[in-house]
Amino acid sequence: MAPNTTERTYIMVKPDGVDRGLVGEILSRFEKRGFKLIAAKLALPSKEHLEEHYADLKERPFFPGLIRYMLGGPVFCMVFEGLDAVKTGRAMLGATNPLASAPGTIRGDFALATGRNICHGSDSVENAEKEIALWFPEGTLQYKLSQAAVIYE
Ligand code: RTP
Repeated sequence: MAPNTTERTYIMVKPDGVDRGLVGEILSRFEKRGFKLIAAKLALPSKEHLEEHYADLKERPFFPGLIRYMLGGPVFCMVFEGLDAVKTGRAMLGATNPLASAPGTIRGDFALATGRNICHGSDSVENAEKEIALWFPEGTLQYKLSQAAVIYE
């Protein structure tokens, strides 16, 4: 079976990452790895929108603080496409707790606290599709990169 080079993941720079000027760095790491950018925008989500995004966590004690943190400023929303995009995206972000993230990962290089871990990445293909629909109801682009043959055999 041909490898699935169109798996999509939702990657978001959180308000602390935007405030610290890390949007370009994070976007660049995904581009350089070979993932194709198919949607990107700065957004100021409402409380309700964030509660929907994090609906799975609503019973957790840190939920109110998480929503307050995420309401602190704009977020930068991206969709990347490519081989194993969800799992590889999570590996590139590092562990939820930045102190447990290896150097070389985004959180391992730029963050220290779980509650200020600068980025989000979908944790399954199913959740990626839900998150992409939530954050990009207008849809995403589809186009061919001229260097596609350089990334995949
Ligand atoms: P994300 O959804 O943001 O990519 O993070 P994740 O899967 O690595 O972690 P998850 O368990 O889904 O938690 C979502 C975000 O909530 C904050 N958090 N705070 N204070 C705490 O104990 C705590 N635990 C989680 C983090 O910002 C985490 O990324």
